[in-house]
Amino acid sequence: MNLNELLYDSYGKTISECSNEEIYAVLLKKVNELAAEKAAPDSKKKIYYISAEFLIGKLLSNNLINLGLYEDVKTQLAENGRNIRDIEEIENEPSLGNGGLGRLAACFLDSIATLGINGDGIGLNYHFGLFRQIFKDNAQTAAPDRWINENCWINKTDRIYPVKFGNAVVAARLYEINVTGYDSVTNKLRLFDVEGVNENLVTSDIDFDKTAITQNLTLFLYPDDSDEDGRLLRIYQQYFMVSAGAQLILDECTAKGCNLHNLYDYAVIQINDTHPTMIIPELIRLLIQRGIDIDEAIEIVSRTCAYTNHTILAEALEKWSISQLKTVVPQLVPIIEILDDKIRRKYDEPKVHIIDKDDRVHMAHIDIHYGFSVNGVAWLHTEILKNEELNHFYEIYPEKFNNKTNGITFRRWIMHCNPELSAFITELIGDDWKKNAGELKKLLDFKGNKDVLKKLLDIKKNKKIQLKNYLSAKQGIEIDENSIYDIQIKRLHEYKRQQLNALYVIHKYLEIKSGIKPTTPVTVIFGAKAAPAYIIAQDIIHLILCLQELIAADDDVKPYLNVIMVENYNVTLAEKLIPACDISEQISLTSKEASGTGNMKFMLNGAVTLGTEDGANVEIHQLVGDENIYIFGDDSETVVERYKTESYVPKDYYTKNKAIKAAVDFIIGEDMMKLGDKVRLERLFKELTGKDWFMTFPDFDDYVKTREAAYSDYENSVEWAEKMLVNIAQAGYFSSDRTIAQYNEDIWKI
Ligand code: 26V
Repeated sequence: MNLNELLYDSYGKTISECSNEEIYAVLLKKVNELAAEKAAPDSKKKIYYISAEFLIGKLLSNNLINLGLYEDVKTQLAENGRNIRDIEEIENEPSLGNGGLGRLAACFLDSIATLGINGDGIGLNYHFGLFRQIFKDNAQTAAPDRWINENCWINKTDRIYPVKFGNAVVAARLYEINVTGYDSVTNKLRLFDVEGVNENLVTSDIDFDKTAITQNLTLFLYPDDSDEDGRLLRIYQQYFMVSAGAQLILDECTAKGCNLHNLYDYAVIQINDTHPTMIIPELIRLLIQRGIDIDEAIEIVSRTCAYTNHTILAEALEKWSISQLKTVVPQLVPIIEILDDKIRRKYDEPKVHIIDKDDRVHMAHIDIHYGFSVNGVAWLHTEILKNEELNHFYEIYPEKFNNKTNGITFRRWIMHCNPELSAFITELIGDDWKKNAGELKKLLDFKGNKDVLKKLLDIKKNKKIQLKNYLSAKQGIEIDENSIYDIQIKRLHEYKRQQLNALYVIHKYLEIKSGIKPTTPVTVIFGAKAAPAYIIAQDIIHLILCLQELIAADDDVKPYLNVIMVENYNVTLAEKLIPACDISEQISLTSKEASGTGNMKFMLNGAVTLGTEDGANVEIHQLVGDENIYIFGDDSETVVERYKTESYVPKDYYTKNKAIKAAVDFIIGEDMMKLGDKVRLERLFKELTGKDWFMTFPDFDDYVKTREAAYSDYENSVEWAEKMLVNIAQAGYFSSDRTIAQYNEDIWKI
């Protein structure tokens, strides 16, 4: 690619004369053309990955890497005094996801294309995404995240499908984003948007008329569902996605010669959590409409659809009432009733019925009965599904259950975000690891090599300085590159236990105040968005922001301990934070985190995990061994048992354990009350001492002890670098190329 020529053709100017915006626009156009030339050949069978979220991140550099153009473009820019990182800054990050589920979908699309598998994503084109997080008065506020502009990767198509609701018909227009594989084919992310979407509906912050469904369906991802209009809107959105998606799939299959009776030979639909579950009754409805009898339609759809479960939290397993469904999609209700009736005739156990005694439809139950595969996303998670949460289903269909441990794309999560480390790895073991991640194990040969270990530390230091500069420039946050970077970045949720991390920070603060000072200073970094209607999560953010302010103003503590919360945590920030991290906080209550994928990204970039034996941490632990990970906390049997017997009383710990009492009391102490909001802090105090549903107190002592052990080990830099090396070397298993190869081998068979 000759960038000067391209720019000259468009603007009559050279690289050095063009603005970053102009360079970005020209690259976008050219990369899109080159990507399209590599469109995947249309195989008979195709995988459709349907998901409410695709957290794809910025695409320019990702696509340049995948098309093999990155180095060339970077060099041409550099030769003309320009930096590719400045061009990247022009791109808005697409706001199409929330957390791990959406980022996983994006990694999967990358790997599907990389493995040359014919497969597309299907989702929605949210104009304002989740929301943009803005901190004000030490609290989170939310604004629309307006990411779409004339220079973005979305391509409009002529394809439009009607979607019929109980009270309206709307038109779903298809938009597409090219998904480039690494040195491979291009697939597509297909996003539906409602024609006539009205951005002006948004009044203040992220408020809008939730009943104006012909105009609001694709404004926001996960609109607030704390009222009935919000819940109905979620169902409208879901049906909009699956109805348009089902029509698209049937069209593409019939165009390839499918007679619908053999749909499963042409399509496999992977249902990402329960948000797209209605595609099952919708496909059945469409097949009946096209002349197939209901029993056969059910059979065909059941052989086409597969379901992935991403959570065992009861509140996240969707249940819609029959009356809600009657309002939104009355045409699906008789089908769902038939699906339920068939189950009731076979099984008396109410726990496996689709419609419960309160007339609520359990969406996951539809997926399990009427799909051919059910998978969890890490070994422990799948075991818990089989033996606990979904045990009644497992007994009926043992053959449907399977595990697919999550993975991450190495293109984004090391090659792009950490080119320095990538280059060093290539210097040591050659280039093959980029396509065959298992090759990273060869790094183990360098465990005793002091030069290699020193270089690893140098690279880490460099990434820490880069992060420091970035945060200083973008967020006005100052951090010390000579401190330990201890990072927890993920959705804010009580089960992930940011509050436990915050309690440690308070504990440490009090220790420093009493004269016990850490050898190396510590910077504790948080990044998290809290769902706008999730009050306690907002309170936890408030606590962290108050601690940040308190410590920043305390000259006794500041030299040793720094706490910061980055604003508007997203993929772009993750790409800066992860390579700079020393200690990766993965501290969910054991049994609650389905997998985690941040844990894998940190490990790959040479951070050492401090975590519970939960989700994929279990597999990380097995791979790196006791020496190279810091594990604490009660095991999953203990936790499950404690819930079953309802034997946990937080007050017992609060009254008996001095350190816990001191840390928790601090939340409502004088210092915090001066800075913070009394209502929020008191509510959080009450929640912890009265309920502590995610059991932070029982793990507190072990957490403090283990975290201190990690900090103390950090002092021996050679031994620490060995741990880093082992983590990088063993991260190959977590390539999403491996995960996707397994999905294809066991489920999709394309
Ligand atoms: C969460 C929320 C929270 C905010 C409001 C709306 C809303 C809607 C849905 C969900 C479900 C999120 C499910 C999820 O992200 N699960 C994560 O999936 C990852 C990929 O498998 C996995 O690594 C994480 O452990 C799991 O939490």
